[in-house]
Amino acid sequence: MDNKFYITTPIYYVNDKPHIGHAYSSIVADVLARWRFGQGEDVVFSMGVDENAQKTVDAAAKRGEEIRAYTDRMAEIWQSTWEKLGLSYTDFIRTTEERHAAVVVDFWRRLEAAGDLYKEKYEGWYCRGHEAFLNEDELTPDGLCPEHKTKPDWVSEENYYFALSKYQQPLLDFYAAHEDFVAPANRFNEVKSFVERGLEDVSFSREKKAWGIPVPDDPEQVIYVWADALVNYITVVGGIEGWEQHPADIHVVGKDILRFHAVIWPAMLMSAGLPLPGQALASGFFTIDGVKISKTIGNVIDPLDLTARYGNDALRYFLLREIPFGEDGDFSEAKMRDRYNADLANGLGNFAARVLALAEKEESVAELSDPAFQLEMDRMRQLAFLRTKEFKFNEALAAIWAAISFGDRYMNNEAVWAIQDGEDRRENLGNLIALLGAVAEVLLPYLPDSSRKISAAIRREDGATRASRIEPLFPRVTA
Ligand code: ME8
Repeated sequence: MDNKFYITTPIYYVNDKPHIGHAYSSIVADVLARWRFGQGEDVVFSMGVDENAQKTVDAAAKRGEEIRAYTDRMAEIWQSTWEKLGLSYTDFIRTTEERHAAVVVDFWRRLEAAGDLYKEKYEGWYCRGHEAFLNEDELTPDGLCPEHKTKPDWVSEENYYFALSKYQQPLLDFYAAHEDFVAPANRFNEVKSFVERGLEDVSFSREKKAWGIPVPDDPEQVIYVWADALVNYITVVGGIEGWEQHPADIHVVGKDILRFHAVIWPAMLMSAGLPLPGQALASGFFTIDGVKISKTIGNVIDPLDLTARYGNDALRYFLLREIPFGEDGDFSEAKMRDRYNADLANGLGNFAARVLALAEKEESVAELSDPAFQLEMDRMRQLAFLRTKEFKFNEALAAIWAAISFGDRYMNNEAVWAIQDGEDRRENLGNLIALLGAVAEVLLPYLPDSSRKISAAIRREDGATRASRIEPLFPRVTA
């Protein structure tokens, strides 16, 4: 085994700018990337944008912009949002890049060589919101897409088909042999029953479209956006050889696109004779104040508006602490503000400020000496590790916050600020500083900015531990 860890987020559509739902999946991937990096792994963390979609064409037209200029502008907005949120991605891919088109063509030829692509007349309802065909029985009684509330396009054309049905049994065998392939487990069960019900071949190209990657040797056809988008994961690692050496370990996705990642993508890889990814990790969906995130409703929240008020770490903390990973959840700024004030301003921020301010007054503090502290730190480290590994981010954070409460209680019980005896005070503060340092260390993947500030305030000098006070990490916020 090499020492590499390869994790991806979905590549998002550029028909609009990022909202908080996109930030959620991206932050989850970032926590895992930082966590594995902290274990000494060589991390590849890729993000990007999915540009070759019909909805890109529609969005540019609606705004009266030339399509390339539009996608350039949007790609920049997406990337700079991740930059401002401090995400530690190592590659940002745009599907309009030449490096990608070349890999998509290579990949297409492999499917062709396997005899898994054939041309046939197709008729069906294409939903531009889904960028997928919907079955008649999936539409509302008045013929609309139930999710996007729009009338799908009636498409009647010759398409290339991918022989997905051929992979029903190989997929089921693969699932049986890889019981962690989809997490959480309940989502895996949904995927398995979907495949058990039988698979239909999927249309893998569109006729006479001006936008997208042309089918090799058949310029009348453009490769279906999903058949192009999924291949981005191969492009990022330099093409087919790179993927063969180390396929993705984790694809972080939302539950809406799990089938593409857990059914179609593995089948495509099997057809191409390539190794399969380690895991598809599916997040739930969240609403805002109980309502689906939607531009029409006007409840779209820009993550940067929130971080301007609360900071990057606070957004990370809230999303990971509030919503058990995999479940659907609800976002509300009032809830975020409450948690911010309770757990961050009064919790971590206050604890760090008190301990560091008291310790600063000492020339140096003693070494960790209290076994109860040692036990608490061990418990916290172990639980944070296990829960992160299980993707139970809320429980990992709860375990860290239990250690903060332990420290707070100790301070209050011992009234550390009032201890007169110098040696006793140095000893108490030594235990508290050791605990705070350990909290900062396990928090690094979760709250990187705060973790670094705390760690930087605790120094080892001439064999002694010294501390200095810091600016408030989380100033209280009022409505
Ligand atoms: O599907 N709650 O892109 P997309 C939680 N281009 N997560 C949400 C969310 C919500 N309300 N809304 C969006 C695409 N997401 C394709 C992907 S990958 C090869 C191609 C997140 O812009 C979630 O991760 O529609 C979801 O899967 C993704 O955004 C969909 O982003």
